[in-house]
Amino acid sequence: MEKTFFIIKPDGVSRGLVGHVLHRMERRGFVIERLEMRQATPELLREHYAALVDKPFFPKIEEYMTSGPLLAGVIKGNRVISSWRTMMGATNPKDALPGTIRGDYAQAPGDSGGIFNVVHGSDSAESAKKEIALWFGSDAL
Ligand code: DAT
Ligand code: MG
Repeated sequence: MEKTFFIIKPDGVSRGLVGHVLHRMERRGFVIERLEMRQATPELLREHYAALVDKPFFPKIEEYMTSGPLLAGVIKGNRVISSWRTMMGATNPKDALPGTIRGDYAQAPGDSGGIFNVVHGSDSAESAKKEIALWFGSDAL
């Protein structure tokens, strides 16, 4: 069975959406294996978002993701990596369909251009391994 890494981002935590998001995972039959409230550091985020560090909007991501506590976790299930991505919806909430988490709980970016999209999920088996090990150590793989 597959595992993936997820985050309920600081906007999801501060808006009280933790229960709603976890409920969707459990309703789908995914098993929560790890779950921890964390305060992300800039160092951890630079590793987590290594592919985006050089993008002009990276400072916005860093500010967003360190703006408060987040909930990090690992879930397990059949094809959970792609299934969780589908449940999250499109990266930009303006494109996210109703029924997805981002489509149900997030708005299109405002004038600041910042994307506040509630959840993260690993985008491939390789990313899932890297991210689970980064946040929870290789014992969690
Ligand atoms: P996803 O979170 O859907 O995997 P991603 O990995 O491409 O998307 O980007 C990671 C996060 O970075 C995303 O959730 C929000 C932020 N982000 C991506 N593109 C952005 C942009 N053009 N402007 C501002 N923030 C952006
Ligand atoms: Mg991504």
